[in-house]
Amino acid sequence: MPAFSRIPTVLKPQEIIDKALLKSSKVSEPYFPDFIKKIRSEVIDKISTVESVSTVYLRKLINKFPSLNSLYPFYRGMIGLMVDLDQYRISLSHVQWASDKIVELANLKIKSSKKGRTVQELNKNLKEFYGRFASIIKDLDKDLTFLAECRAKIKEIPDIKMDYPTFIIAGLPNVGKTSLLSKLTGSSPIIAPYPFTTQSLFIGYTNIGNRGVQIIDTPGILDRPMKSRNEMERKSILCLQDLEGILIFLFDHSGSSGYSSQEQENVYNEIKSNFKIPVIRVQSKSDIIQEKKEDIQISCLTGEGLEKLKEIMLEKINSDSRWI
Ligand SMILES: Nc1nc2c(ncn2[C@@H]2O[C@H](COP(=O)(O)OP(=O)(O)OP(=O)(O)O)[C@@H](O)[C@H]2O)c(=O)[nH]1
Ligand SMILES: [Mg+2]
Repeated sequence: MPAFSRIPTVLKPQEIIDKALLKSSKVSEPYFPDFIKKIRSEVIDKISTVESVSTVYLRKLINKFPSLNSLYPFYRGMIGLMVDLDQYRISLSHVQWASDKIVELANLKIKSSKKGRTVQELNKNLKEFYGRFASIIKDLDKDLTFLAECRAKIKEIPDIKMDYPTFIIAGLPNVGKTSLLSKLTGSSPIIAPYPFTTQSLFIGYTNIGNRGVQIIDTPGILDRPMKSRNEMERKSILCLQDLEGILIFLFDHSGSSGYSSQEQENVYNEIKSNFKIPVIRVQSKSDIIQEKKEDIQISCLTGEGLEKLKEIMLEKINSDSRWI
């Protein structure tokens, strides 16, 4: 499930008004011997129905849109790339203001309805309330339109578990990243589109030792020089370092991936200088190459080196104060 899949649909002002008025039109008091008491009671019920239907919805919006202050840096960074954060705060605060205003207005009109002595007086009160209520909601038009756009964008952010030690597999195309992910996690990965790139993250989970870990394969994302990226792509890729994970950079020195060792070294150096997170260098496809160029060699075909890699991953987790 995407990280922010629970943001409710953002209704248009008229839809909110219709929703509230429809509910209030169904209010009808049972038989009252005193006609004016019946009308008074109905008017008060209608006002509080409109108030509760609308404010419950508006507060739901406020609560379900992520609060920027309590977000993990990765999510805040991503959202910041997609939407104007100042406008985001302002629009949510307008929604809050409208909700408070409706409560205030309803209280006022309920109070005066309690004193209403004639049907005309009571109906006038109700009409005034409806009118003011509708104009408060209509004033939210721009904010609701903006929030609807935010919702559509925020929903694209991949769901990554922030409380798990995370390993990010990088390396040029064809070096064996996906093979390593499936060797380590066994199960089929969760595929999450990565904003601003045409690519997806492949996310898998497993236990190493007794630790639950998250492993992310990044095809097409961490596999070429950053300078070949456009601005937004670059920024969104740099958000990955906010996951505070550990990079596993795979080198295929066998030549079978179609990239020379030097080309791979260049991308490695570039990523290393852009990403302020630890990196483990790993040589892949050890079954087809005799030469040991890295300290750690693995083969996803024969399983060679995988246990050693896991031990190193576990050491990294255990020596990191965040995961103790
Ligand atoms: N001999 C051998 N072949 C391997 C090994 N690991 C992966 N391969 C092969 O190398 C090719 C690429 O492997 P993938 O795991 O798809 O590589 P990748 O890095 O995920 O590739 P992209 O997603 O395109 O970037 C496939 O044909 C694999 O079967 C290995 O350890 N030994
Ligand atoms: Mg792959």
